[in-house]
Amino acid sequence: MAMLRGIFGGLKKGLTRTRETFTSGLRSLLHGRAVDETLIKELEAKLIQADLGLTAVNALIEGVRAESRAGTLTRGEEVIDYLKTQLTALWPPEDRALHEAPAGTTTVILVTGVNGAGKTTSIAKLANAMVQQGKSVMLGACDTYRAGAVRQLEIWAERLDIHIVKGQQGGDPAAVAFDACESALSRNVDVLILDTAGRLQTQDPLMRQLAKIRNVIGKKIEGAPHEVLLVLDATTGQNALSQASNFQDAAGVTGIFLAKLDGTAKGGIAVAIRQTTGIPVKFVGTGETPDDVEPFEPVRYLDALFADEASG
Ligand SMILES: Nc1nc2c(ncn2[C@@H]2O[C@H](COP(=O)(O)OP(=O)(O)OP(=O)(O)O)[C@@H](O)[C@H]2O)c(=O)[nH]1
Ligand SMILES: [Mg+2]
Repeated sequence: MAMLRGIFGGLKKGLTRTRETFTSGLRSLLHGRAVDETLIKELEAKLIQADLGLTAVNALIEGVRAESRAGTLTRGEEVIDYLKTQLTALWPPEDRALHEAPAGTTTVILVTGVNGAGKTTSIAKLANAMVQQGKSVMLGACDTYRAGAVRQLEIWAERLDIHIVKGQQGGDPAAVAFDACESALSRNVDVLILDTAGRLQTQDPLMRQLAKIRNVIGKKIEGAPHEVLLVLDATTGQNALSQASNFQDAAGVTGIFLAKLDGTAKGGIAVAIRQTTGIPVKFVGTGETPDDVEPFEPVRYLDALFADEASG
């Protein structure tokens, strides 16, 4: 992926907590053991704890059992490589790149998610990465709902030295989106990123408001929003899955920004997301600074998830 190429290092660091609890526990569980039914049951419990999700865990466990019966998986130590191989197959090469507008048009990225998921911070990360790549970026503060939300985005815009379009606190977020699109077009910016208020996936009127914002953007710029990113907090565990399906229905989510992967000991959530929603995870957030982001790469993710403490 062209976007964000060259930003490395965060993922292994980000998954440290997962490794300290999940992986080291997994390795000591498997060490020196034969793959038998007792071990398989313990392995199953371990994988569930790590948030991989029941569908994935069931498939993995059935696979281990079948291989064990066939005599092709006998030593506990071989299990991790087996799991990694199986999980890699979950992510066939697919479009994890950001969808962009045709050259000469502004790419519009609409960012959504529940309260406190990490939307505004993740926007700063994306904007920072794009600026570093020489793109012109503008922000739109469509969170007119929470006091202080506009200011928070504005502070990031000042730090990153980029333009921001904002409206009145309590105003119509769709109107801000409209103004931002207009301003982006007139300034010919490459990328416009729109922040929105946090909302619960069960709050119907607020979810409908997202659809309205979408429509307004689409009328102003053809094909926009080109990307609807749902920011999920990796520490919320399996609730992230219901968020994903509800936001997908209401706002046509095209990609996931998985934030706070550094804050969880259950880094397997990306597996569960893949299994149950099919929405590609496009980015992972691994800290609170604008540099703490990287594109999601399955192999790197699985290597980090299952890395030895020694090699991490
Ligand atoms: N450790 C860690 N913290 C993060 C990450 N992303 C965001 N945060 C923190 O999470 C908190 C909430 O982040 P915001 O960006 O304000 O979240 P939001 O979704 O915009 O919140 P609302 O606008 O209130 O809905 C802040 O303290 C961020 O610093 C991450 O990848 N890792
Ligand atoms: Mg916010």
